[in-house]
Amino acid sequence: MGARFARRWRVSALAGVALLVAGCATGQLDATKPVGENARDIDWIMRLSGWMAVGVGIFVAAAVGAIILKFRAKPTDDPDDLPPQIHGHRKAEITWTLIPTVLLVFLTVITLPTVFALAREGDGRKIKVEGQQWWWQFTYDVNSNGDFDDAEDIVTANDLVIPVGEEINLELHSNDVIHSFWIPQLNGKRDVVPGRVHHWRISSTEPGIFYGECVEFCGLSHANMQMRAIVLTEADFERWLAEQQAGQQRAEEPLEEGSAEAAGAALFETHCISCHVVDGVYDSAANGKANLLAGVAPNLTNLMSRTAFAGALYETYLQDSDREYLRGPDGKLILNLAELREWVRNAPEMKPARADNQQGMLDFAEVLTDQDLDNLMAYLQTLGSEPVLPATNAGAR
Ligand code: HEC
Ligand SMILES: [Cu+2]
Repeated sequence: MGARFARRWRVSALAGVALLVAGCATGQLDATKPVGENARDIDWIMRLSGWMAVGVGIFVAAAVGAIILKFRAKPTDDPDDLPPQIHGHRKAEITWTLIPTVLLVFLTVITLPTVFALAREGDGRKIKVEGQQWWWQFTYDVNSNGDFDDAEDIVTANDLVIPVGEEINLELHSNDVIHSFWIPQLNGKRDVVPGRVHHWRISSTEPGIFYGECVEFCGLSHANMQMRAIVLTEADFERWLAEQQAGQQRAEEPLEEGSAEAAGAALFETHCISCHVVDGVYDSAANGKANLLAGVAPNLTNLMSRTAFAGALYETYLQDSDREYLRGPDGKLILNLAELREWVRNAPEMKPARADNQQGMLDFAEVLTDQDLDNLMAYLQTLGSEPVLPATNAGAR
């Protein structure tokens, strides 16, 4: 009985370990399949040092085995007779100091140039990245004049959309505490520190969606501070840029009077614009509708063009279990209306936050009626058009 129990316990422990390992392999973050130049540089060094460690491990295990065999007690030995006792052996000590020193110096010589090269500021396309509790904002310098404050500059969140094969220069800022930016398939980790600007280059050799997240503990919803790089072909990227600009213009067009969209816009104006910007409509300059807390909440101008919301914790559009997007009979992506609606109703329930401390969104459960929520959903759906998606979802493979 006892043996049977022990065996069963061992089997389930093994199964547990297997599950754990499988969990690592199927997770969204994958550091073992680099697709960008910088990520490959890191991967190469990681593999080299890994194999060196394997070599050292095998050598040490073999030496221990050989010594155990060679110097084991023999039946003819007198148990009271100790072998000669040695203290200090210059040759041996120099050898086992020298070998690790040579190995470590070798690794340093290989690694250091890469460490410096990775932190170098490039001269390609610039995107400003702002980390805050607990989501990422991305700003595109559309007219390439070096600042990110022009009306036409594109501000988005969660999805970092970039063209394939191009070196992208990220300017990393933090608006509150220390975060760390990591999209493992495109580059290593880079800390995001308040009061400082860190530069980080990413690139991808293939289109796809590559997942990332904050990797420096930054408070309550740190684990929910995710993001994704959407890597598009050059033509698709240009189309995305054009659609973002079209979205900015469309947001300014008047809504049909008496429609659900117009009713939603009125509610939005009452409850939402103290935090959320819609370019040209609800921003600090327009219509005297001042934004009390600009920058504390995602810019919603092109909300519908993002694949995810709330720090990429929720999908904007429905997918099947292989992460393939579902499409309706009209060929369009199907909005994840249930979760978006629930988010607007009671966001803190869907993502731990401290709205009282300007971290996250308010709870509107007691404020908005079902009808209000429906109208708000109608209005939100006017903000931007479908995301431009890569033909293959390479990152999710
Ligand atoms: C107190 C400020 C505040 C108010 C008021 C507010 N929000 Fe938010 N909202 C936020 C913050 C902060 C986030 C990001 C939360 C996160 O990802 O952790 C957010 C996220 C969102 C998102 C997801 C956007 C994205 O890209 O991730 C939507 C949609 C949204 N809010 C809609 C609304 C609507 C509709 C209202 C009005 C009924 C509203 N919000 C009122 C602060 C606010
Ligand atoms: Cu963080």
